[in-house]
Amino acid sequence: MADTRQLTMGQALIAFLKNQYSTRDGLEQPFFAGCFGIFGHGNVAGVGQALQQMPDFRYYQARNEQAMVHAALAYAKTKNRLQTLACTTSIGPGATNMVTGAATATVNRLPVLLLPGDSFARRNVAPVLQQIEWEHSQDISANDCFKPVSRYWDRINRPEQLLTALPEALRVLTSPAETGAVTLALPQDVQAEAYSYPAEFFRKRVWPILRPRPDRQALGEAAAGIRESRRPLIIAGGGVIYAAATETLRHFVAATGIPVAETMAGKGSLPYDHPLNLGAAGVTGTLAANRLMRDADLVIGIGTRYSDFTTASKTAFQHPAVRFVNINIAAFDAAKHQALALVGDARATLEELAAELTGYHVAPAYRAHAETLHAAWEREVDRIYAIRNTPLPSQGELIGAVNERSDPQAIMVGAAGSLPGDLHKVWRARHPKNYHLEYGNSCMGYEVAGGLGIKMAAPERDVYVMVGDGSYLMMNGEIVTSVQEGYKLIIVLLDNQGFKSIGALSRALGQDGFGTRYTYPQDGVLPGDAAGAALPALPVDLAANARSLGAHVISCTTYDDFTAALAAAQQTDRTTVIYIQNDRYIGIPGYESWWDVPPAEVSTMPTVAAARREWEAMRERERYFL
Ligand SMILES: Cc1ncc(C[n+]2csc(CCOP(=O)(O)OP(=O)(O)O)c2C)c(N)n1
Ligand SMILES: [Mg+2]
Repeated sequence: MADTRQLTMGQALIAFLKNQYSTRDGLEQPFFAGCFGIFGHGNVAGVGQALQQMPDFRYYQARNEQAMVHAALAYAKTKNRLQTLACTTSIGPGATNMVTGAATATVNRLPVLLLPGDSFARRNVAPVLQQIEWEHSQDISANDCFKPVSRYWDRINRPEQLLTALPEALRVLTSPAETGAVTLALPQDVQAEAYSYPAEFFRKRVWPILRPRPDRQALGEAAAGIRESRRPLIIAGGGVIYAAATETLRHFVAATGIPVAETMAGKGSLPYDHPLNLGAAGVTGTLAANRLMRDADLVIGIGTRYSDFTTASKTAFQHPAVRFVNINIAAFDAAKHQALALVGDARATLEELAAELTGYHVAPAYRAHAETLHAAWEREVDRIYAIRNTPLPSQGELIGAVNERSDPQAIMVGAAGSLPGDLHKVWRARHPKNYHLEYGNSCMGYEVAGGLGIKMAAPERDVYVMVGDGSYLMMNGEIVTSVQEGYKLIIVLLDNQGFKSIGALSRALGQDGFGTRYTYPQDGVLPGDAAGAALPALPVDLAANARSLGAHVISCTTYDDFTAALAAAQQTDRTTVIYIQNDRYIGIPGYESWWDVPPAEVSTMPTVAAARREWEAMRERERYFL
């Protein structure tokens, strides 16, 4: 008789996960660093019991299910997708709390394994607590919500289904082209049910993260296209960093002189002071990048998904004959903008493309133009870092202080609000991991949870969490986890009494910042910006809130307090929150770019009608690439 092991489905799941490894470039490591979880009746006796019985697969207790998924995907991002964590939850709200995290993982192409509990497969005791009932089917549960936000989804209604589901789950998670959230819904009763699993199922499995090479003919055509172009430009996306292709990119740029603009996920592909690094691309881009994007006749997109922030809602590229060559591991992304698609690993493809381009270099005048724009941008960043606004400091000068006073090896994390745009423009990324922005989903509340995942992935580095008051209020509970597990974060909490970002957007739409200030309603209406600055603040003390969660807290008011706090925070032994208020209105400007947010076509407000006319003119610039 074949060798078998009598295990519950939950035990078999954990026994399998702890034997999965990834390998790339000769580096083999466990694919899962453990499992986050919050126990409820939907997982405590199944996966919970299995984790208890197998402590060599580390269990981490989290405060919120969405947050733990964000921590797990931040971990995966820091590890360039070579490692991640699993996340186990109860059924019902515990499970659906992970839906947003699943979307964040999938949008950002980051692997995370989600294990929501599900209602009884056996059904006889239905409806169980937290079960949504449907009169037209019993084969549906709240966990079906994960389908559109997962790259692989399955429900394990019989213990032996693990035998076919788990290898598929791992195939998707370890595929750089297909990765994202993988969801295995686990009915509560089945988790605890025993089965005789073949022992072979639990052998060590090593999943190679491959570096596929592009089609040779396409490569030749791409090289010919580059040689013919007069104003080529590289858009470096997250794929450059995930593929560990930054050094290769540096050699490619040195050899060809082609300048580089960086997306949110691609920032840090080159160090900020590389003379051909134009910095941020698109809506939140630099003048240097946006000027060269406007005039480029050939765009080489590497590992980018061309989000609307990168393409300035398809207005960024205005050369009438602009063409695209896209290097991407995912055929779907490589084909965007009717590009000549080089489907392959960024590093392998860049190496081969460089070989095809031997002897090629852009015209010296073009290179000089790019370098002049780069130098001018550095002066603009100096200007913004040197602003000393009073009474409240500006966000740009505070970013400058963190950048200049943090260890060069540190990692800074942000996600939503006005910070991402400002950081994209003026953060000086010194290495590929220095700048960690979750801007695929731009999910408020990612910051602290993401910081935790980063610190778990890189405990040797300082982690600076840059978070606005709105994001902080939405999700700050993982401060507790960071204290519990001894993962020190330095959290810079920038309080501007509401939504600075959406306030500015609202004013641009002619809507006076409606609904974006943290203040009391007047006659049943929340006041906008026209009500002036001198409104009563809500009696909220975010510094006290952070202290209550176990963090060390330093409150500051001035720029000088802030720099002193940054120095002090480096000496503390646990998570430290630096609290400071900053100005709602002093912002870093836009640099000749645009974002399509359509104002109301009809309204009773003349300011909205004016915004609509402006928008109509800009929309004319949006292009199809056919
Ligand atoms: C979960 C979630 N809800 C809503 C939004 C829309 N949104 C984007 S920025 C923002 C305000 C953020 O406020 P805060 O964190 O204080 O940053 P600030 O804009 O003040 O810099 C909102 C509501 C979002 N991105 N994520
Ligand atoms: Mg705010």
